Order: sequence, then C-alpha cells, then structure tokens
Amino acid sequence: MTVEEHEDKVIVSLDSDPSTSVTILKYGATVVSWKLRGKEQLWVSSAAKLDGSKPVRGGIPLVFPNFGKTKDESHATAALPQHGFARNSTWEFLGQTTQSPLTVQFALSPDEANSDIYKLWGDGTNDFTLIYSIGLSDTLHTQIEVENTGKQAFDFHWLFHTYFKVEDIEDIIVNNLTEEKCYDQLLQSWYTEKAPMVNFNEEFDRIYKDIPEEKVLQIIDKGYVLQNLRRSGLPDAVVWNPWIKKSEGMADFEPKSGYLNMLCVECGNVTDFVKLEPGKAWTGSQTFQVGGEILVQSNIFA
Ligand code: TA6
Repeated sequence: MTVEEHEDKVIVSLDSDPSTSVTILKYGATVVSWKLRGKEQLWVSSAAKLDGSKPVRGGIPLVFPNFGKTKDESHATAALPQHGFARNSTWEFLGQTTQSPLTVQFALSPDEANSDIYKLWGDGTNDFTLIYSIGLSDTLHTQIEVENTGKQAFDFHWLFHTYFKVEDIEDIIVNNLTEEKCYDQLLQSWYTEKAPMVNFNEEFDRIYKDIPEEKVLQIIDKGYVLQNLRRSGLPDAVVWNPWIKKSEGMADFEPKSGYLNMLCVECGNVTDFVKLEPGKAWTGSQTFQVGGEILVQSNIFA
C-alpha cells in the first residue's frame, strides 16, 4: 500500500493494484478522485477550483455544520453560508491508521477551520473535533466522527456531497427510494416517492428522509449496478442533478454538458439537526461498492 503525502493532497493506492487509488485534497479534505482498477468513479468539473479559493465542484465535498441555509434566523447556523465551512477549510492530515482497508485520517477543529466562516457559527464559541477516515480496498469507505470538545451543546448537520460519474444521466436509475418521504427542493413540498425507480430527464433536487439503513441505494446504468451505497448513522440522502439551466448558472461547472455525466447521491443527516452534548461524539459512515446484483428492497408494485 502506498500513502503519498504532497503539500496540498494525499494519494493512497493499493500495493495489490496501484490502479485502485483515492486522492484527497487537504482543502476541505475533499476526495477529488477515486479510481477502481483505473476507472474513475467520481465526477469533478473541469473548472473546479483546486487551489483553496472555493469549495471543489465535484468529488466528495463535506457539508458541516449546516446543509443548505436554515430558515430559522435564531438558529446558531443561520449566519453560515450554504453547506457550512468543512468544505472550505484546510484539514490536518493525521496519517495512515489501518492497512486493510488502507485507511488515512484527516482532522478539523476551530484552529484549522476557515476563521471567517467558523466565527459565524454561534459566534465562534463551539469547540469540536472532526475526524475523517477514508478507507480504500475494492470499496471506498468514508467515516466522520464529530466530537463536542467544548462546554456547550451544539446542533449540526452532516452530509457527504458525492458527485458520481455516469456515462449518460438519461440512462441512469436510482433504486430503493420508492415509498420514502422526500422534500422536493424545486416544488418546496414533501411527498412520498412513488417512482419504482427514480430517473432523470430534468433538474432534480430531493432530500429523502429516514431511509431504513438496510436499504442499499443503487445507481444503475442499463441494468449494471454502477454504485451500491451502504450507510450507517446517515438516515437521509439528497439526490441532485442541476440539469441545463442550473449548470449554466454555475461558473465552476464545466463542461456545461457535464450534467449529463454526473449524479449527486449524498448520504447524510440533514433533515433534523443532531444535538451533541459536551463530551459526546457522533459517527456516520458510508461505503461505496461497484457492481453486484440489483437489489429490489422497495415495493415497486404498489
Ligand atoms: O445537494 C444539493 C444542493 O443543496 C443543491 O440544492 C445545490 O445547491 C447543490 O447542493 C450545490 O450547492 P453548492 O453550494 O455546492 O453550489
């Protein structure tokens, strides 16, 4: 196994198969590449800023302590920008922990956090430590531990904002969301997902709430399972494709046809805030696996 630390990133690859690798930018601890046997699994905009000037458009940006913008002006996260400060802070690389899976860790605390943004969270009085573990084998495992190291409780959201690479979005379906409650960000309303398989032919932005953890979210391309997403401690999932107009409105989203080659399926805990008491810790993790059988875990005939 090799773990190469560079000034701005860490590259991890398997001894058994050097073409299986993961690259993590220290800025945002953003996974910007995950290759399985040489095949890139993630989408990154060709105009993504990788110099720390803004959050990376693609890969796996990290969302903490708030997803979106809260509507409650009195909430401690109300002044924070959309998706918080984890994705635009430079994390500390802690090194390798285990060999199988080959795991590396990064940490973020108020000392490393982007101070301009951190101070907007409860007037900068919340003490925390985030420990982010990335494990590489024939799967990709990402785990976050949030610890309250301070003297006051705080609320937070967590989300892995993963951009998956697809051949053609119009051939893609996502499995096992049927019957789940979702908030449609475009319609600004809640409803139950009725589609036996979710597909994409226009802008799509839905937050699925409390999906049973035994449900494996599958991204399927013409009968082939591109990705299986397994979750622990992450009850919600956001599914997003900006489509044409929204892509045109994002300067760092290139090529503009890129919406055809990406899909965000983002595991997290975002429909309710997690309240963390002083001295307590919270953990959430996800594992991506390529291939395998189509699992029908919803009643698609209802
Ligand atoms: O995860 C979906 C979403 O909340 C969309 O509504 C869209 O805003 C997307 O995140 C990208 O947000 P960003 O702040 O990275 O431009």
